[in-house]
Amino acid sequence: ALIPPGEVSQVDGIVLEKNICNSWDKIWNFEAKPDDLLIASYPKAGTTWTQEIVDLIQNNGDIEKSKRAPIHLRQPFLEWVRTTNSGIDQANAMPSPRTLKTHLPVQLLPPSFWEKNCKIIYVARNVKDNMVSYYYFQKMNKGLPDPGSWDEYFETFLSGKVVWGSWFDHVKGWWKKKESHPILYLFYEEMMKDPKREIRKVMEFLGKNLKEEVLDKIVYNTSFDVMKRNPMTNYINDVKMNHRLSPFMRKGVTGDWKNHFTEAQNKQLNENYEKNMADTSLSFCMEL
Ligand code: PPS
Repeated sequence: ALIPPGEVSQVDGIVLEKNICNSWDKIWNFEAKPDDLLIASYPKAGTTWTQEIVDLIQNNGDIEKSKRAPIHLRQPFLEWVRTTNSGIDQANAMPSPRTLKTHLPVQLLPPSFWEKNCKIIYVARNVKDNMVSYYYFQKMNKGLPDPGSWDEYFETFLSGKVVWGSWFDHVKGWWKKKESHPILYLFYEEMMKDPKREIRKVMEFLGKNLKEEVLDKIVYNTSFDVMKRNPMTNYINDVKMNHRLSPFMRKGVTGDWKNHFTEAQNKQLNENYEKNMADTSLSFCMEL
């Protein structure tokens, strides 16, 4: 039976929605195929943006084709568990080549993705903006635990006891995996700075060759303002989400953390960042 969304449990120390934990065997044993493409991210890092870019590249920039269905039906969310149409069921029913989405930390990814050597695109976002975006998402999405006040959430987020686990472990874990597996690692901030350059990287990674004008069209159609108005990318019909509390397409900027962090929180976060990132070559620009 399905547990009311919002309740959580753990898999190997990672907090996840209870329904995901209860279906864990099915998720872990998912059979990836060699031509699957996986889009992985920590929640609120720019997943939907990357998904739409990928779909448009696959469809040679044809916006009508990319409007064939809402994004979560075009690219099943692997660990999405519902009574009907769970992510795994959607993926199993889908013709190849498939593109799938996950927020799982690297150690919880079903092993078949590694065995089949699937291509993976990971997108990461600086911890401060990622935290702010996640806070609003937990407020508006009734499928996730209530975040409490901003001050409470700040502590929960830093403790790593948020759904899908610690931001630090997530971004570092996937970064490390890049050494041994075909992973294109993208950054939200770089996509903001030069979308065309980053879209070209994705195109090359997918082995496609599109004309400049097609790339320009993809840049336009994946801009924040256009995606915010696109019902196939803005989750407007998701009944769990209360877009009046906070829209899914909220601000789409870098540096919004400055409107939320106190000076003390910023100091605490910077210290935390230094400590947690000491053992990785991965780094983020913290002055946005
Ligand atoms: S989810 O629920 O994990 O799939 O969310 P995700 O898509 O990863 O992240 C949502 C945030 O990404 C912003 N967004 C964009 N920013 C810039 N350009 C485009 N095209 C775009 N599309 C989505 C979205 O607004 C969320 O960030 P915030 O900071 O909350 O606005």
